[in-house]
Amino acid sequence: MNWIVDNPKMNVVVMTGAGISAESGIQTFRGTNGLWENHRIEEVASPIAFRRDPVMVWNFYLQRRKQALTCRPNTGHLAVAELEKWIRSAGGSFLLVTQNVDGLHSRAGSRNVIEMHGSLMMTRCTACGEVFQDESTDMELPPRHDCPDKGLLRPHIVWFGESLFPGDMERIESAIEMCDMFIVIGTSGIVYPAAGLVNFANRLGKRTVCVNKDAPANIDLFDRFIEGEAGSELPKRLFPEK
Ligand code: BV8
Repeated sequence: MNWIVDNPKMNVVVMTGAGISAESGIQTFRGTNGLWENHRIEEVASPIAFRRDPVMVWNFYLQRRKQALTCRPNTGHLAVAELEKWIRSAGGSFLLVTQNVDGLHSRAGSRNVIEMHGSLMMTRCTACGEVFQDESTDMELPPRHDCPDKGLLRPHIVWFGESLFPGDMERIESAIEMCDMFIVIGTSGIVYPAAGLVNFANRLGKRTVCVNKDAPANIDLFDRFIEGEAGSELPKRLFPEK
């Protein structure tokens, strides 16, 4: 078996998308044809939608928070967490960048994680800017912060049309600059700037591998493509420990 990572003394960056959570029961974005209750997700997951109808946007996120809290990490998440342990115990470096907001990678044991699009379990005050852990699923909508300005609370999520959180892109790019291999799992390669990271890795001459259920939009940008479901392919192919 030619494993994806055959030597733990490597520097590896893994990026995941909704596909790695599909086998945990969380619908992917393309799988829903990009819709939620007949709204286009790009329209609900946006600052304009939140300004116009914060209750509708909160209902979208509370429904997904509830679902994420009832789902469990699958063998794909667990394989990525095991890879991190194997590499770091052998002296290599590892960073997981996820586009997912469901929190399943951390629950699977991944430690060095950047949730580049935020988290369903974090809430932010639009007035004072405080960000806090929040797993509540039943509240008066729209929720307000108990800060002096009684700020409107919002999901701590990067919406379409919003830039990533300060410093995240720089952290991700410097990890890719240092890495030997960039592995992309379960993403359609449509959403930027995440989808552009493989170009960045290619320009630096890094080895790039894609694991996906079917050919993503940017398949030609990868040195190697492994077709299949993350939950079955990763445990047997990711590294020789298994
Ligand atoms: C920004 C949080 C500007 C929300 C999300 C070029 C450059 C920069 C921006 C743009 C650009 N072109 C267009 C844009 C705008 C936009 C964009 O990319 N639009 C797309 C629709 C074209 N980008 C933005 O708006 C970004 N911000 O550019 O800001 C700016 C700059 C400076 C200052 C101010 C502003 C912000 C993008 C982040 C949006 N937020 N998430 C939420 O979750 O509610 S993105 C959201 O959609 C997800 O997080 C995820 O990232 C994305 C869906 O993508 P995938 O994860 O790939 O999921 P998908 O369903 O598409 O694919 C799943 C794949 O898995 C499939 O291929 C399937 O085959 C596979 N699969 C299924 N099952 C399995 C599997 N694989 C393996 N195993 C399985 N079992």
